[in-house]
Amino acid sequence: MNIGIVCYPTFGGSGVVATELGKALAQRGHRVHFITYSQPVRLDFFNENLFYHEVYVPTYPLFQFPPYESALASKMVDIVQNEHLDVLHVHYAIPHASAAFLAKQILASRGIRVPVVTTLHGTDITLVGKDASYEPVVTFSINQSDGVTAVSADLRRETYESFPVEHKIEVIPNFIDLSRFKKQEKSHFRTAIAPEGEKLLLHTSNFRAVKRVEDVLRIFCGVREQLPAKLLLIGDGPDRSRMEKLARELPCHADIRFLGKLEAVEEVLSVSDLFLMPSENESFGLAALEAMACEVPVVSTNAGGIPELNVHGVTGMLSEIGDVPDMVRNALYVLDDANLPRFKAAARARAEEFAVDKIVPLYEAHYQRASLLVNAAMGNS
Ligand code: GMT
Repeated sequence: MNIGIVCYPTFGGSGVVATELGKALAQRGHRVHFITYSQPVRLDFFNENLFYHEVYVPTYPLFQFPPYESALASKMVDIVQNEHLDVLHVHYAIPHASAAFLAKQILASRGIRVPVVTTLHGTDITLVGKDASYEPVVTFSINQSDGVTAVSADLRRETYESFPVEHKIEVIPNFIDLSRFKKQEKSHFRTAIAPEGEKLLLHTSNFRAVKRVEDVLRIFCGVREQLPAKLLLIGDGPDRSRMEKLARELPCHADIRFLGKLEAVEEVLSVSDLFLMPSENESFGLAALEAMACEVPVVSTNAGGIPELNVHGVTGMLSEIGDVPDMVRNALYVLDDANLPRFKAAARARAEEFAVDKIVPLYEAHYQRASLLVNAAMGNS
């Protein structure tokens, strides 16, 4: 198939999933066209089936807000028409699903039909999309899509609960490339970070309020009171400088290091003992899946779709949102040498259930169904 993928090209989970999906589809013989405002961060290699089309947004003194959605819809029209796309797959509803609807209408006026598949990723439903400023457009464009997927059953439930959506939504979870995300031999790195054999705790995120990074710091301090340990934080975002300031005020500050954005996160995961995800909400928790694939168990909240991934008492432990003392107890339990090996093995085994080869065919089948739907509608018109 000729597939168009529209996403945010940044480090965010939806962009990562979209890019990894495109790469996997290209390896399976499809021609994949990325349509974004800059090169997706994980699209860093050459493949004859992969193409990138930049959305250029011209500015003009009149525009306080340059009309990105119009530029995106115009680019979609151009690429669908000239690259003969069979399907347009948009990731994150705002503004991609509504831009796709507009593109579809323009293309239809030219006699071209293309199915639009929308994947809901999380905050497009649970946070931003609910805002009255966006809700009518989100609802409409989901209902106008030819196929809709959500990354967890919980996100699907929340979509039906929060929006008057009539569309059938298929759950297709996040997936993982197990050949990249696996435990690697990096003992020199571990020795450098934790020379006395300290336990290594890790958090990766985009440092937004929803990630509750303050809880990460407080959980770590609770653990550090009981055993020698180090905390590494990877990523960047709006809360980072406030968290660095807070960390300096905590008694465990000497054992905390902020590493910023890092491409090869799997190398740090390979030497870590425990991943902390105390999120307020998490539709799936891709970062936790990456950790588990590298044999790192997860202490997390039970928010959103996390329990569909992290199995309490098996691959890690779950707590209520904000219950830092419980997460400290859970972390100490998982890190106990009597428990850690079985948690590590179970984390990897669970991650294997989300292998790219198991999940990507679900998207291929979804595209086929959306195409049949559009072709049937054409036959009836
Ligand atoms: O985590 C973020 O805030 C980024 C966000 C995104 O859409 O870019 O991630 C969401 O999508 C990921 C991929 O489907 C999920 O694994 C994350 O759980 C989800 N984040 C939230 O729901 C907060």
